Amino acid sequence: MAQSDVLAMVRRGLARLPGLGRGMAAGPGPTGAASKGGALGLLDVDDLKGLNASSDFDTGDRLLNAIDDTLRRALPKGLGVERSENGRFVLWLPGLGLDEAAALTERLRHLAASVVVEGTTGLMARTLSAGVVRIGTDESRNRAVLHADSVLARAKALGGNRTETARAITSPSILPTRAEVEAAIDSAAIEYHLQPIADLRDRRVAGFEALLRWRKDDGALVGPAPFVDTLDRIPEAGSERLADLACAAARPLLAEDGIYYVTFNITGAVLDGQNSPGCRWMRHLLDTLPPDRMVFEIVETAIVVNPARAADLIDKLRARGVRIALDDFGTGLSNLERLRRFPVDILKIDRSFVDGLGGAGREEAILASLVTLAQRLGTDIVAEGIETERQVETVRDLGIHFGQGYHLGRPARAVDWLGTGSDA
Ligand code: G
Ligand code: MN
Repeated sequence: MAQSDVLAMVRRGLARLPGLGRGMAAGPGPTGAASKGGALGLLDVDDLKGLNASSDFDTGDRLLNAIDDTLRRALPKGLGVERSENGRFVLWLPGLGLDEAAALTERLRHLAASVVVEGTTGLMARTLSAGVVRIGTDESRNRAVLHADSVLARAKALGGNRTETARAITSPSILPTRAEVEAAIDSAAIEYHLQPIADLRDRRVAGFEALLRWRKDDGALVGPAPFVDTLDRIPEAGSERLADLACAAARPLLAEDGIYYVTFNITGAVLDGQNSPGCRWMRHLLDTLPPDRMVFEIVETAIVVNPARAADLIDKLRARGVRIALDDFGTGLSNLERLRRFPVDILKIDRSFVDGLGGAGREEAILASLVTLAQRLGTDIVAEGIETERQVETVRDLGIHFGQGYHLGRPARAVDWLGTGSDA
């Protein structure tokens, strides 16, 4: 698979992004920021499952299509509607304040509820629920959609057939600014640390996970949670420097005997389109390191926003020899549907499962059947968060071959691993 194919694929992804078509006034900026402010509404048909169960299977589809038509015709010029994978309608409302957006969404919701289709047992219609959020100036599309999704979930939990709203996610002032993060990259205060992933059968290090760390002035080491969003918006130069750091950390380790791969965590911004900093970061990595020595770890929240684009990217990366790991598996949004649709190479079992081993819980049974499942799928399993020798033994006895955790090695700089040899 040539590099240009990946680029072409990413470009097609961008062409599909909401806001670039349909004559929207203020489309997403090149860095993946949603817009210069505005709002986003998410509309979902209530009890579509009930409709599908009580009627012909395609009645639900026809209802969604009819609602789609109605919304498109009703939307004022300059606003956009996009059908999402899971049958929802994303309303892109640039330039609208939260109250205006909520009022408009409410009107559209009522209009959509009046759409009727013929089912096997007569005429069918459904109420809808909506979540409306204000989009922060620098907020990415992915974040805005996830935010609206949580607000919509609230509308559903309250019984459906209603609209719920939320202000933009405002960053608390303790979050670093873009300038601060850029300065930290320049001064190497932000760097990659590497945590070993061990083969539990012989205790040898099989690979490393690259983890971003920021050494603050007071010496404290901070993980990426507080600055990863800012990082996702740092333009070209910053993402290239960061990719350089990643490659510089990975290369000497990959030169060691028996080290098969280095894994990198991918954020939603990588899936966000051709011009996102995350995408450039990834391209730089692909240009520099051997693809078959790289693993990209994806969390499921990054997939749900646009599963089609995620699937496309995963296919293209795997075709080049890059392996894909599903991170934090077992928590949050993981489900079997995802395993069915996304051929991943590695499942990283969330550390909450390892924590629970040996207690009264059902972790053993779940892990044992995951091992069987993974074998059938040809997927490796890595158990995360191994903190005791006891856990090494239990996990290994369950048939899990790989582990990661403080007991096996804490994240450290590449030079630290090389200085002490790779036998940690
Ligand atoms: O989401 P992901 O699995 O990529 O998170 C990795 C994070 O987990 C890193 O920040 C790392 O420091 C942390 N971590 C690694 N091993 C352990 C462990 O044994 N226990 C705990 N509590 N955290 C760990
Ligand atoms: Mn990870």
